[in-house]
Amino acid sequence: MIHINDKQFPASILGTSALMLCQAAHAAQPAGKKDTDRKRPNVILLIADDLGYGDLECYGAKNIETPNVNRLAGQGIRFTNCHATAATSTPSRYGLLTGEYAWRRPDTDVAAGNAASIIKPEQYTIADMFHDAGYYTGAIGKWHLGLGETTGEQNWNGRLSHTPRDLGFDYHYIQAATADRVPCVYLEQDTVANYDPTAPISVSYKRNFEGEPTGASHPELLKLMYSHGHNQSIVDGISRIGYMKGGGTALWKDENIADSIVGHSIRFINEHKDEPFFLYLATNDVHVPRWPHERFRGKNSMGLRGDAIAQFDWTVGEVMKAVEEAGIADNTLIILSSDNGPVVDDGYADRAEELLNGHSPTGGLRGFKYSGYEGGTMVPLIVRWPGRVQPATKINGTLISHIDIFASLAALVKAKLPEGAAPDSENRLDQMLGKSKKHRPWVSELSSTRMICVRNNKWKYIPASNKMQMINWGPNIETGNQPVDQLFNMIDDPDETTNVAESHPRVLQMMKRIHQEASATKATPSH
Ligand code: NG6
Ligand code: CA
Repeated sequence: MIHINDKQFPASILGTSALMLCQAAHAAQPAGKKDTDRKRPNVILLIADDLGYGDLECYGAKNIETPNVNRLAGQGIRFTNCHATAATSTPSRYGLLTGEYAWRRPDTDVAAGNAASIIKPEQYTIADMFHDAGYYTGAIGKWHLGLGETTGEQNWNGRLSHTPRDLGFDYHYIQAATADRVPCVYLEQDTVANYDPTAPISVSYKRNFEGEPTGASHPELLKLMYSHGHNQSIVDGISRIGYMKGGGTALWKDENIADSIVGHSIRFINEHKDEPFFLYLATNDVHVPRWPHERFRGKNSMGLRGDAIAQFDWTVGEVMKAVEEAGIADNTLIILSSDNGPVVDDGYADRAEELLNGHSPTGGLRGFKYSGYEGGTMVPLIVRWPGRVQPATKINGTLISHIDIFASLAALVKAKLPEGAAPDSENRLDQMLGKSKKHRPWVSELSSTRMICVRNNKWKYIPASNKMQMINWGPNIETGNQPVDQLFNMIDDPDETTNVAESHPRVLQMMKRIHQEASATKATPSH
């Protein structure tokens, strides 16, 4: 159970009615309550996709300007040691939204576009927490946590069950999975947005629909060639993972995805500016296929991946502008981060690798997305809350994990969590708001081969494994696996170049104990 630090938030910023109501988690909200709590901060959790630790100008990016993120950081806190809980999207987002490490569940790997909802409706999510605290809650953008009750049995032509609405989100406008997976349509409030009755939708991850071209059979139809995988159904001139048929006018155009996500986010902000709101804004950028709008093209030397970063930066600017124009900037906490580390060639021939021109997406760290090395999970984290956090602050080195965002925000809104909720999340609001530089005792990082790696402020430990050492299905990336225990001194050797396990047996024992604790603490909650 979370301990709420009353000293942090004077009762004056929380109406007394809010305090009383928050104590009854899951209780129905009395009519009119939301309007009485205007002072409670709105929270926008803005999560980029595959944006690396080194991909933003304020984190040392080369060849690319990110002026809007610079402005956000200039008005807020920039952290240099924040870790996603996993090196791919689905498990990372699972941890973020549930406060439970994904490795506790076997079914939390990268989800297909027709996967059933991974989070069960009876689980308590960060959106439930905000909702029960009287917030209006929304999820806009990439979802990738499954939809519907049963894999492959969703009715894309009717109403879906087991959607974000069953997980505490009052509103959603989402892509089912990622832009490289079918179905290539948005879902809004349980149905396909802009549904086209003349083009019923069928989806399969097993076989193609008769007569439908694929990237493999009709490469001449592609405007962006695949480099590995991604050779199945063609939508908008790009072949994807999985097969789909139909969609008609509901199909997205890749160049408009950011506009669509931003447009819905601005509308959400404007519609809910007079009540406390929580917005989980998950961009499609900079995940593959990278096909940003023309207006972001060619302004940097890195090609499509650079353009996608520019488009992400624009998104951040539009969101800042929206809260400023709505007059709620001072009362809106914006948290910017990424779901996992970066990757250059992730399956499309977008020349991302050859056009890096000296830019290092990971900021020089070892490994990339998928990896147990730091490049897989070290992510940018910027927190802006005008008047409440010190502007232009760099918090150097304080160890922070996404897993604690849930409980910290619960503390922020004084929500009392039900027993068993967010079992791995701890309240570190003071760290998030720059009031404490205390390290998290350890963070755990799940690689794409499901290896749990742990690190504390000084040491990183990766247990010995005989699993593959390089990803063997496409990108040229170290998994982090080695047949021997690996121990790195993260202060002297942040790039994990020298394994000191043999020369530091006592430290190794200590990290093994931490690993045991990190991968076995707390009973799995009863869901
Ligand atoms: C991989 C895809 C990759 C990306 C990733 C998930 C292939 C060959 N590669 O399987 O392109 O979609 O899954 O990325 O299919 S994530 O950021 O959503 O986790
Ligand atoms: Ca991702």
